[in-house]
Formats: sequence, structure tokens, C-alpha cells
Amino acid sequence: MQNWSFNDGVARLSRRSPVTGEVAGERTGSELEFVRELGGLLLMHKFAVDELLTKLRIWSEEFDYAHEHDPIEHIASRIKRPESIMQKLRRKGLPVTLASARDHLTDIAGVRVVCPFVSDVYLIRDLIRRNGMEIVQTKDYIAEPKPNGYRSLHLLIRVPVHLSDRVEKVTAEIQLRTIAMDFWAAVERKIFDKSGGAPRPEFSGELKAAADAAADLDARMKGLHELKALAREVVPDGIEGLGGEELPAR
Ligand code: 0O2
Repeated sequence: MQNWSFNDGVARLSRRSPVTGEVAGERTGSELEFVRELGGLLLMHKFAVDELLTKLRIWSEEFDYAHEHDPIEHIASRIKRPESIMQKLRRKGLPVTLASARDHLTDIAGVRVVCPFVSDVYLIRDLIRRNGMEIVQTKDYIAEPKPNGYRSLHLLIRVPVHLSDRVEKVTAEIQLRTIAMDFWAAVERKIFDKSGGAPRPEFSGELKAAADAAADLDARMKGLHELKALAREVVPDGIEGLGGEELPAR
């Protein structure tokens, strides 16, 4: 999920170069009409992403300060490219209109949160729920991974966007996963680009085994994390202080 600039996206949709202003191809009248109308909808989704990112960054810093544990490793966001919006509407057999995009596409605003531990994924889910954002759909691919091994928690949330004269609730998709899950998903996407269809059966076993290895890594890192917390409780100075004796200076 790459960051994407709003102006760049609108320029792409109209096939107008953001640098030279030249129009690089012909669009049908209805597509151009769609281009003109889409701007406001995309801007509203950009605002939703902005609101969400602000909250996530505050929680990240707050937890780091108050609990000496930052539950967020990194965040990525994107507004769906206008070309992708048109493609998705066509793929779903829907009319390429503003109303159709607004009513049927729930992933125009997308935010991905990558966390150190699985427990952090659910902590962020709970913080979202407790902080004025309604979760309208949950797909828990961590509890039930996809057949290829894909793991992530997907939420559709309603983000209140505070405009100057009203509050609009905008749907955004948020994907939460661990660093290990993110590594697998990012590389899987590179090897098996979604336009290429499902991987051949002989690759599926290896792909699933790699996903299981990532899950095993998560479990082992969780174990280490708990061990460190326990050591801190028993010996406040941590594992380093267990022996009690200072090493001679070298
Ligand atoms: P992009 O460019 O990543 O946004 P829907 O979106 O509802 O039509 P679906 O499959 O029901 O389709 O939605 P789901 O299961 O919530 O998955 C949507 C997104 O999750 C995908 O977005 C991917 O980002 C991610 N995802 C789902 N399955 C996989 C997978 O097997 N591998 C990887 N690497 N990512 C996955 P898009 O639409 O593909 O595009």
C-alpha cells in the first residue's frame, strides 16, 4: 500500500500530466464526467485517512511514553487510484458512476497498521472501537487465515470527518498485521501479482508453509516478549541484573 498524492491521482484519472499539463489519451464522455465528479468523494476519503492517521500517531506516541511499548511499528495509507476505482466497478459489473463508487466501494480510503505483536493488533482494534469509530465489518484472517496463508485483521470503520459545518461519516478499510505477516504479504504480492491470478498448485504448499513460518516467528517473539516482562517483574533491573554481580570493567 503506497502513499499516494491526491492531486497526482486526479491528474492520472484525467490522463493529464501533473508536470506539463498535457492530456495523454482519450476518454469517453461518461468517463470524463466521472473524473470531474470523483474529486469531492476522493477528498472526503483523504480527510478520513488524515483523521485516522492523527489518532493512530497519538496512540503510538502515548503508549510509548506511558507503557514503554509502542504498539505500532509503522503505518501506510493510500486513497484508491481513480483508475483502480473504475477497474473495480467494472470488475464487479457495476456502473462507473459517482453514486456507484460511493455506495459500493468500501476501500477507497485504506490504512495499513503494522504492529510488533499479534496482541498489539487487537489492542489497536479495541482503541478504534472505544474512540468514536464504529466498526461495521470485521474479517479476521488471523483467527482464520486465507487458504494461501494470508493473515491480517481487516476492519471496515466509519470515521467521523469534522468539516467546518458538519460531521460526515466516511467508510475506511484498515488492515492490521504483524511485521512477520506484513513481510509475507508484501513479498507474496511481488511474486504473485494479483493480475496474474492464483499461483500454480505446486507453489501453494510452499507459500502456505512460508506463512506458517511467519506465524511461528510471531509466536516465538511473543514468548520472548513475555519472558522479558516476567524477568522485569522478578528482578526490576531486568534479565541483565539476574546474576546480581557486576562484571569487571575491561
Ligand atoms: P490493494 O491494492 O491492496 O488495495 P473486496 O475488496 O471486498 O472486493 P475481498 O477479497 O473480499 O475483496 O477483500 P479482502 O479479503 O478484505 O481483501 C482486500 C485486501 O486485502 C486486498 O486489497 C489486499 O490488500 C489484501 N489481501 C487480501 N488477500 C490477500 C492475499 O492473499 N495476499 C496479499 N498480499 N494481500 C491480500 P486489493 O483489492 O487486492 O488491492
